[in-house]
Amino acid sequence: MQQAAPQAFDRVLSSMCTDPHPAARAAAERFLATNPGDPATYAEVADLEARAVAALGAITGLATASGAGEGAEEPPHGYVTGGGTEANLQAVRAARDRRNVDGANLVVPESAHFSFTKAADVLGVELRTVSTDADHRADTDAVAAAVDDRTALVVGVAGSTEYGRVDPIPEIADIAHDAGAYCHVDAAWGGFLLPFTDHAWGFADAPIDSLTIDPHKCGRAVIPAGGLLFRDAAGMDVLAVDTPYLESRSQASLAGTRSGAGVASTVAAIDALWPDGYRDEYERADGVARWLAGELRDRGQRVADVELPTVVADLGGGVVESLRERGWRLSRTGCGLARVVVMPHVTRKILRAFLGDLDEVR
Ligand code: 0PR
Repeated sequence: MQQAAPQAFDRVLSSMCTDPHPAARAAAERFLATNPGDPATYAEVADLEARAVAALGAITGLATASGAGEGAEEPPHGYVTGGGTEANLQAVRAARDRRNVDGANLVVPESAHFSFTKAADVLGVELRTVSTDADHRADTDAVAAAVDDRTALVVGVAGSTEYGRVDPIPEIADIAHDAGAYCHVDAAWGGFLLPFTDHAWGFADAPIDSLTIDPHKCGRAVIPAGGLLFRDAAGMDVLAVDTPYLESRSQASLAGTRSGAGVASTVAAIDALWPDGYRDEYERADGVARWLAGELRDRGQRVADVELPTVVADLGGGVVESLRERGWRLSRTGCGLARVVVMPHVTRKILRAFLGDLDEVR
């Protein structure tokens, strides 16, 4: 059988996936046939998963959050999921079961990823979607007005899918906790970028309860590798079900058999890139995004301010379609604006060619 060529990324402008780090590819290959869902049989990959969770804890600040000084660091509790959707669903499930009230609800800003719609549907939780402000961040007054004594979870997004916005996480955590609810941060995309900004978003600076951070997005691991972290062991405990015919006694993941490739590649990518490689990439992407925004503004386009490296612009009617016909994989936001996510494969050189095509089709 003829082999298909590997995915070429050079015209992919709106995806959150990218070329995995070479060490991540190699590690994935080695662990393709292992199952971290069965740790008694696949002990090596189970150990790697513990390392992955500890490393994600260091990146999000949880491993240094115990406040008891050197040597007192405590890793978070969590696992490598199939992606952000599974992580978000499991966070809602854990909060629902820990909160344990009839008719539980979930409060999310309208900028939240559609995985919360799936989670609410599957879990039988009422979804309360609240408005964002003029700059596309969660409106804290709207969040406060939506919570009540049946709210199980309040979600803040740290790196939104459409605009790359970071919600006011400390305020959202306070609102959640005042209502007796849990606070979850969806940093599926932003998690590997935020450590290099001055945002208070993680476990160290904001008292959040759980977090999504996906190695298969900006972490440069292979698909599938999402990350779910809890501050307290109770988050994982409530998800665990008994596993009578496995050596290990319980399982907290949603999937049963899972790919060890995602786990092993997460550790390999983080070993290779944390912190300097991720910092260098964040600084590069931030520079490229601001440069692209400037180039588009110079052409008279309306461009949203850049926060994390996503550029959203109004290119005018039909332009996205014409660019797609020329091979650019460009998608649009809910309101029809063009959106470029500056992932590691999106370089100035590629964007110069893109701007050349844009000038021709306009
Ligand atoms: N949370 C956030 C903030 C996300 O952006 C995404 C995915 C998820 C959770 C869900 O993660 P998984 O897909 O790993 O389950 N975001 C985009 C999505 O809807 C990625 C994207 C965006 C893909 C635009 C293609 C595209 O054209 O899949």
